[in-house]
Amino acid sequence: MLLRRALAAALVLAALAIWSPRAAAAHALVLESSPRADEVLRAAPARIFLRFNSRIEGGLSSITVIGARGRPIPLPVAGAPEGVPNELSAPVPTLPPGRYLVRWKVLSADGHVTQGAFRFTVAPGP
Ligand SMILES: [Cu+2]
Repeated sequence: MLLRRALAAALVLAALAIWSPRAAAAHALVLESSPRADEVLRAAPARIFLRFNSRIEGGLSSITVIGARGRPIPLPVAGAPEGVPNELSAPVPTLPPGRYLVRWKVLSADGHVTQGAFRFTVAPGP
């Protein structure tokens, strides 16, 4: 009986090992962003743009900008104007110079939620 349970557990683990890489490959990841990660900008960005490796549900996704001292600013997320299903963009209110963290969270077409973050800096004016 114990042996059968151990065998069943081993089969489940083997099945997970086979399936996990495929599931992971389908998760939404950022391929390109504007601003780029760790970019230093001379002027505040008018919008945040993200391009993913898979189709995402724009209506169930979010982008938040967090300043060094400020509270998080949730942005009104919209799909790309052309309706490209793997892109998101959001207008950004005018940001004063400083370092910012962009947090994104998206629902991908495979039903998984993924999230990530990157920083950019708005340099002080001349
Ligand atoms: Cu996934």
